[in-house]
Amino acid sequence: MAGNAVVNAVLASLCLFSGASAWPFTTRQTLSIDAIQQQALANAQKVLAGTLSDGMTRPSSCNKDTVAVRKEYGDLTKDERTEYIRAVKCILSKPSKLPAGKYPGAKVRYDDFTVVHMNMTPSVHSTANFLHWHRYYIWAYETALRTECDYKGYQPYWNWGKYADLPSSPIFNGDQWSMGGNGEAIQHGRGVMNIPPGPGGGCVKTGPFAGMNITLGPLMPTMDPALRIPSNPSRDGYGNNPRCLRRDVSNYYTQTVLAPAELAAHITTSSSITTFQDTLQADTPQKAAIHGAGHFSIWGDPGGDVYVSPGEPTFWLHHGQVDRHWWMWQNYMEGELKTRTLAYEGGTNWMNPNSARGKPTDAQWLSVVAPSGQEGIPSNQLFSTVAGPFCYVYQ
Ligand SMILES: *[C@@H]1O[C@H](CO)[C@@H](O)[C@H](O)[C@H]1NC(C)=O
Ligand SMILES: [Cu+2]
Repeated sequence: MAGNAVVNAVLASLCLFSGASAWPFTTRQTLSIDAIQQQALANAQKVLAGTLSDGMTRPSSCNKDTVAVRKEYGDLTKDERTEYIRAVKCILSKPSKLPAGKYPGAKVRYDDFTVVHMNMTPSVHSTANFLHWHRYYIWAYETALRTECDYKGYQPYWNWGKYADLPSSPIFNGDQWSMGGNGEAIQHGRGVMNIPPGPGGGCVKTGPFAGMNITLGPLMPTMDPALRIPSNPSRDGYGNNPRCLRRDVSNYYTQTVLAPAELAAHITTSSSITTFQDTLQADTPQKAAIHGAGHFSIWGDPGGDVYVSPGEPTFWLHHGQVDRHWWMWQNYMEGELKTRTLAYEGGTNWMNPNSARGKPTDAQWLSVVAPSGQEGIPSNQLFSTVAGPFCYVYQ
């Protein structure tokens, strides 16, 4: 794979210099997803070194010596995974900072993140700031792990195209270094959005998150109603509704929508931010789009619920990858890097395509999960992973 990636990159650059007529193929060569990652990282390093501009003002504190590197979960050492799991369990055990009267289902600090996402859902999906707000939100979670739970590492991601068998991947195989196993194998039918049932569907009973309970939601459940997952006592989903964490990890989407060639094609054929973010999120009952397909590869309760999905502890690995997918699109072409970093288009409400246009100066909100002194940051400070409040790249 890596060898092919290098060859493809070399062929692609040769093509530029030799002229199309000298090239034996009539169709354009598509870069592999691994080559895209390599080019994006190489360009990000030039930005950090000051030899390439992304159009942002960079604090001198963010440089090649200080930049954080976010890694794929399976590339972490077992000790690093153990540390990450410890920090997540720590956030799952600290008390919530939200008022109990308003949010009876918010018991622990981790729930604060879920509540903020539930509150923000209509303004941060299918809008101008879907990518920007989630970048900010994941960074806030990573920061909480580090500042509130003494985590020394960074947020890992799940590379969608990497695992031939997702249930037996290091993320979901259920061993002590995993994010917990699949849900128990139970009979269940298709869900809302026509999601095909996989080998799980029941409660998570293996690995570090075995027996985990959730309390918030559901608000927009997608599992088969025959499973009789209890409804929330409150219509807004904030009531206390204790039940087990369920998953149905399957290979249906990773072998189709999330296959490496599909991911590469999405990046190389989306020439504007509008096309990129719209096609990323355009789920239909016939075909889930990339973002939804990642959620539905884990599925379950609350993983398949657009409002409550951060209650699934692997939400952060999936959305880390959404952020990486955008980062690759922004960075992999040197000549486009600045334009793509600064690109910002779309509305402000997911149900209304004619809602007010998002402005780059619009402040983004994280409420009780904002890191200290970092609330209300405008979208135009969330454009680059190595400017504004951020200083990280993906490896
Ligand atoms: C989840 O709830 C069940 C039923 O109340 C309880 O037996 C179990 O100990 C809880 N799990 C955890 C990890 O607290
Ligand atoms: Cu979201």
